[in-house]
Amino acid sequence: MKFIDEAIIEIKAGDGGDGCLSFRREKYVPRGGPDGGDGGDGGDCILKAKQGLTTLMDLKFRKHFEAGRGANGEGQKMFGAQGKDVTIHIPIGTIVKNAKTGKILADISKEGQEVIIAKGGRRGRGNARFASSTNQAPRTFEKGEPGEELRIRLELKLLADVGLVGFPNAGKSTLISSISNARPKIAGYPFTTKVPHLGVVQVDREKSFVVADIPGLIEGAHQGAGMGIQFLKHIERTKVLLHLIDLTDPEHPDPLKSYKVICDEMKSFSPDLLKKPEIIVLTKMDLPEVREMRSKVENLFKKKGKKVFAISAPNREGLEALVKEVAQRLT
Ligand SMILES: Nc1nc2c(ncn2[C@@H]2O[C@H](COP(=O)(O)OP(=O)(O)OP(=O)(O)O)[C@@H](O)[C@H]2O)c(=O)[nH]1
Ligand SMILES: [Mg+2]
Repeated sequence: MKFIDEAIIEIKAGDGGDGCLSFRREKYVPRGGPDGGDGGDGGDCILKAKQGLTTLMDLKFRKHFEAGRGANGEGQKMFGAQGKDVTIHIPIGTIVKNAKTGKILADISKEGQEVIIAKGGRRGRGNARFASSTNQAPRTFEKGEPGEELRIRLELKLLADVGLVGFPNAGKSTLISSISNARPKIAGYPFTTKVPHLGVVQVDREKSFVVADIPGLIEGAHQGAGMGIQFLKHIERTKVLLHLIDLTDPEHPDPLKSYKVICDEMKSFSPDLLKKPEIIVLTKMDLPEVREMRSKVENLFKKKGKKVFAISAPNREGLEALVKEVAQRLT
C-alpha cells in the first residue's frame, strides 16, 4: 500500500552578484574616489503551499529549479539588481526533507505558507564601501557568495479526492489501474481487493487527482458480510464518488436495485457519504449484452437525476471523458 507521494527535486538559489572595483573619473578631478557599487543578492528558492494541489505530480515533470543570479555592481556606485526568486508550488501537507540526510527542513501545513528553502548568495560589496580615512583609494571589493544548492525530497500523505464504490467484480480495480498509476490485483472473483489502493490520475500537465479503490460492498456489509464496511473510512473525505455497476453481474440483474443496496450500505456507515456528488459508471461496455442494455439503463438513472458514464477498460472507451468530468467536479 503506497499512500505516500514522493518527489525529489534539485534546487539552486541564485549566486550573489560581485561588487565592483571602480574609481570616479571626472574632468578636473585628477584622482576620483572609489565608486564601485555592490552586487545584487541572489534570488531565493521558495516553497509555497497552494490549495487545490493534491499530488506532487507536477514535480515529476520538472525536477530542477534555479533562482536568478544577482547582477554585478558597477561604477558610479550602481548596485546590481537582485536575482529573481523562484517559487515552487506544493500541496498543503507536504513534508520537505534534505534528500541526502533525511533531515526535515519544512512542514507545509497552511494555505499560502512560504518557506525559503535555499537562500540566495549574499551580494559582494563594491570598493566604495571600503573607503576610510586611512585608505581613500581602496582596491578591495568582494565577490558575491554562491547561492545554496541542495536536493530535497518532498513527501505527501495522499488523501483521496475520488472514491470507487460498487459490488465485488464491478471493475473498480480495473478502472483505477486504467486511469492511474495504481496496479491493484484484478481477478474475476469477488473480494479480490482486500485493502484500499490509492492511485494518482494525471489529467493534464497541471491537474491531477487521487482515486481510492476499495473492496467491494455487498448486502449486509454493515453487519460484517463480505469485507464489511470499515474501509469506507478511506473515502469519507473524498469529494466525488464513482458508483460502478456491472450489468452482467448474475447476482444483481436489476441495476436500480443494485444501486440502492450499495447506497444503503454506505448510509449505514455514514449518511454523509450519500450527500457527495456522484457519478454512475456502467462498466464492461465491450461486452455485447452490456451494450444492448446501455441506453435503457442510462435513462433509468438519468430520470433519477444521476449523471451516467459508460466505460470499457480494455478498449479504453469512455475513460477520458470520465476523467475530464471528475476533474471538472473537483475544481
Ligand atoms: N470485459 C471486461 N471485463 C472487465 C472490465 N472491467 C473489469 N473487468 C473484469 O471484471 C473482473 C473484476 O474486475 P476487478 O477490477 O477486479 O473488479 P473489482 O470491482 O475491483 O472487484 P473486487 O476487488 O472484488 O471488489 C475481472 O475479471 C476484470 O478483468 C471491462 O471493462 N470489460
Ligand atoms: Mg478490486
